[in-house]
Amino acid sequence: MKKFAVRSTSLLLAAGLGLAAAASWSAESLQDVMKRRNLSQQDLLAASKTYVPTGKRDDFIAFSSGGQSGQIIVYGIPSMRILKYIGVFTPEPWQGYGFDEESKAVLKQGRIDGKDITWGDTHHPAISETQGKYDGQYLFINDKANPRLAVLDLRDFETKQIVVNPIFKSEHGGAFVTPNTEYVIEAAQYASPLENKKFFPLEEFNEKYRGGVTYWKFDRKEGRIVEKESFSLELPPYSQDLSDAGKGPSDGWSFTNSFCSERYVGGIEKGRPPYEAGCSAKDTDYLHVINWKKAAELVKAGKAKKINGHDVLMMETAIKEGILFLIPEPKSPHGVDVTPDGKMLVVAGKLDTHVSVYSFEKIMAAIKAGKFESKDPYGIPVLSMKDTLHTQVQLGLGPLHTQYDSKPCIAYTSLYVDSQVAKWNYCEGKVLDKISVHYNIGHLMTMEGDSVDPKGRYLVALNKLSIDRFNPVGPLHPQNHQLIDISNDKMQLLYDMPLPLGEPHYVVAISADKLKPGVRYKVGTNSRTDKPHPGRVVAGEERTVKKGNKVEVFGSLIRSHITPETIEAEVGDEITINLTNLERAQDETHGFTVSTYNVHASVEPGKTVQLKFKADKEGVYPYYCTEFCSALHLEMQGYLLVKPKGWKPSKTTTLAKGSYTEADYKATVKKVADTQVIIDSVVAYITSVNYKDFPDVVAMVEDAFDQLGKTKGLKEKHEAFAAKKDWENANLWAEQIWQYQVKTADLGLRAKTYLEQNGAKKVK
Ligand code: CUK
Ligand code: CUA
Repeated sequence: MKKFAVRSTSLLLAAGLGLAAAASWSAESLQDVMKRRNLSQQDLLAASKTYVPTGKRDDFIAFSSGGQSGQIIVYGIPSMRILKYIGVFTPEPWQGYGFDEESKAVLKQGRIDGKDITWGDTHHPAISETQGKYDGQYLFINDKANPRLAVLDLRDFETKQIVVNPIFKSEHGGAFVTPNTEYVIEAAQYASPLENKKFFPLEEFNEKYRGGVTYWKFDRKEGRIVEKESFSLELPPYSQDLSDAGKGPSDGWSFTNSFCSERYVGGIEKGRPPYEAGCSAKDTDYLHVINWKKAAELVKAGKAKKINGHDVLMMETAIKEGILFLIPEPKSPHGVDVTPDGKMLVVAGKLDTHVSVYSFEKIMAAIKAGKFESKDPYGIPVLSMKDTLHTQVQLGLGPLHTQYDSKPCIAYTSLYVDSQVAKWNYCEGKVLDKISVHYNIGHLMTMEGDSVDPKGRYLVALNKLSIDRFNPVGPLHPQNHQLIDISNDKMQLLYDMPLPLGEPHYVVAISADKLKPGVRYKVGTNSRTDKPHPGRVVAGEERTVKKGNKVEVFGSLIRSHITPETIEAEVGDEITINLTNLERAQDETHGFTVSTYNVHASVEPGKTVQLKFKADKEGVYPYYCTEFCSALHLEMQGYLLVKPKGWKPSKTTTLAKGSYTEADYKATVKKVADTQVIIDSVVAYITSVNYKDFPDVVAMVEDAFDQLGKTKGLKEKHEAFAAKKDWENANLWAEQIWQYQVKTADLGLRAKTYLEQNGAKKVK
């Protein structure tokens, strides 16, 4: 190795070439560690099934509801490493979500009755599907408390849209997608009057309160829900619960179950028995069977009624057109889960020990034959359980949710009261295995296990209580997601992961290779609209425009500089700061904030963001980059100077001077020459191989030459100052060349390492 005169540069080079100290192996043997840490063979086996060595990646990516945090949690399976929290209904400072104008506009779409709602009770995430298979393009999630639905784009894992349900006051049975993501299904939970701001007393519950299901139309090309083409079905006030879309033979139909079909309205204050008693008095509730394809046609044909400006197909029409049916289901059911082949649906009754397997073929046959056992109080035809059941299987106490295996006929159902997962065969109606979980499991999830093509291998149990599983952190405990190996006949518990961000209800996991997120935006993109940002700039076009009391900055961020370095304003001015990250290198995000003005942005490569605030207090406010982006990150700084009205400098001020000598200048010039030698050698290597075949490297090389290009004219400048013996200016301008060189070298070395690790080939 050649020795370099410039210490910091050679350190940089050493790091870039991966010349870390030789790995020193622990002197302990595996046996020693097992003994010292009191681990069993079983523990070691579990560890080896979940451990993902450094640099290696997970096979599946899970998107978990963030529960009351109103966010999404992303983690890897089998490592259970948390990769990201994504702001959805709730501001999230790291991503600037709710602190820059673009994301504020998204959160604003979620306003209800003109008011901000800055939290959400998220329950069910859903990945977009093509022909019933996860396609990895979009993610949807519902907010139960404030009936809303969000759309996330999996190209950048950002929330793009929030829609507010126009007729519900709460919502639970969403998000569930139809097999080609034509619609996103969302069912009401607690019945209410459908018209906004209408009051009816509980005595008129049966007549004036309603439930329903909304079918949100999704435009895949735009990646957005089209509110105008979405519609709902009016349903009885039966506390609709979970939904699922039919697939294969049952495509075109959807299923929504319910609890409290007793329509009990409580009133313990008036001496009536409480809700829990009244809502579970009957032995059965109702499964709603809906022909959504036909419903969509009826809406198109103008058969819907406008409520709050939204198309609602009324029950009367749905009954007349033969698209709505009910089937009794035992008892206070929770999940309804269509099998991968679309032929059966599994319903679990919370207060029953059975799961009921309904046959879609039998349901259709009974409908065709007009064989109904009764009508409900609203005139909806009720099919009999006997005519539609395939089988019932006794699983245990408190069955809730079901998911499927890659192996045919194999299902897994959560048993809330028993704190167990049951593995069973729904074709033959046989229990195969049970495993205890810790504790009180809600949903469970297998890999792509609610699609037509489940991947098997792992199951995650979403346990509501963790009790004694983790180190205590006060009365509020984390949730416990337990990873279970389902690749063999017997299930094996592998790992406990505490989830510390709300109570996730559901999670979906997709094969990691189906996700292809980008690493940078096209320069000047508004990431929330995917369109060019009006505030974008290219290098050299940065400017500040002052018009009246409005100051608008068109600035840029690139290692290690914020342009502009100062923003001058008068107290009371409206400040708008547009910032474009000009980097192309992967992971070179800059953050930006201005002291005490409650603004923050995360500006990933290529992104443009806008921050807006009123400079309502005079003073001096530093702004800076909030991501440790480079060795000179701390120097990514500037000042917002808010002057009193009419302020004039009282006397000529001069900036403080440093004391630099000719020797300082000469040392800097030598440093610059030495560094250029390194850059030249790296460039020689890169151009000697087929680097153009690696798009990430091409981006880094472009960035590197951008940086180097900025040194143009600086040599002449420092030499001119040196000729005048102005050592301060001579030295600082020479130093500026070195700044650009360091960034060039950093990028060049990263490119070199990448090429070496990814098998670049020599070109002649
Ligand atoms: S729900 Cu919470 S355990 Cu919202 Cu799907 Cu079942
Ligand atoms: Cu940019 Cu720190």
